[in-house]
Amino acid sequence: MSPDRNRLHLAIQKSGRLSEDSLALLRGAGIRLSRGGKSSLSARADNFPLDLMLVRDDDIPTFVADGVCELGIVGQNVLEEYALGQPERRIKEVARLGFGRCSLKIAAPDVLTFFQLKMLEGQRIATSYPNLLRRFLESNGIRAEIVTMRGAVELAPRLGIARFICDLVSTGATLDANGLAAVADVFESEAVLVRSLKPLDAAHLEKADALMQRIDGVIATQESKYIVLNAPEDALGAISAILPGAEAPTVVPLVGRPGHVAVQAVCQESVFWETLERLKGAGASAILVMPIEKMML
Ligand code: PRT
Ligand code: ZN
Repeated sequence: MSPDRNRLHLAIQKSGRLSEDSLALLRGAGIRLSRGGKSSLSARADNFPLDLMLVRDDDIPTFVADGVCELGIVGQNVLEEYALGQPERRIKEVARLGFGRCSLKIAAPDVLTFFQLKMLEGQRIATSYPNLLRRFLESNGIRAEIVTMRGAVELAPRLGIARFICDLVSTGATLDANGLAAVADVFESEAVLVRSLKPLDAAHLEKADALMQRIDGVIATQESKYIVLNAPEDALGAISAILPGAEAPTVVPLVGRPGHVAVQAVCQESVFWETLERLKGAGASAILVMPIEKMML
């Protein structure tokens, strides 16, 4: 497939843990896709100059670093593992996307009742992330043998390949099922939007900026809420201090209720029931919390 140079190219995982959320993010950004068959390696947006490349997640950093795709969505674990193996940075993280969260952890057979990092000295550790693990061991002054495996790392101790493993964990169920327990955190990860550090021409830059701005807007609205409430004027200071992540609320007088105002604010952090109770305690009434559909920052 030869990329159309008039369009922007975004690499996402074809099929796996990041695929659905990546597509949902693009839908949220108003991108409408016409996808080929299930085996198709690309998809075309019909209302934005954007082509998607649907590839294995491990190939995404290379596609973006080489400039085949100007943008990509990938886990920080894959991004950083790739970058550590390169002589220079050719790819840059531009936004955290809030999905695909996991952590790279060292785990040991759960018969081990006591653990200290120095117990790794001279041991074999199986992993699919040799570069991240090497950096962790070096920064802790530990010399250990890294055994690189492409998958099924959790089987390594049982197969006698290595005593320890270093693998991604989300719920911990896989470790449990294999009689392993996490003993050290190596790297925290979530999906990120990445861009190529290859200079873009003006037309591509404009399209990339427009898409990144829409994506920023989607991320901002996920947590944000619009709050409207009534309050006595003298409680404004206390109420503003409680509103989570709100900058400069709008305050308007209430007709027929001297000394009372309506307050409107965008809260950029989660609004919990406890927050509403505190607002009420500070004098607020008629509190409304509304979702925000679109936001451009
Ligand atoms: O085919 P392709 O190469 O594209 O896919 P893949 O099989 O390499 O990747 P995939 O789809 O499994 O994961 C894609 C990305 O999702 C990873 O690079 C991470 O950024 C992120 N992610 C989030 C995870 C997990 N959570 C996760 N739990 N990736 C893998 N796992 C695996 C882990 O390796 C272990 O086998 O799930 C198991 C542990 O899960 P728990 O829930 O039992 O702890
Ligand atoms: Zn992969």
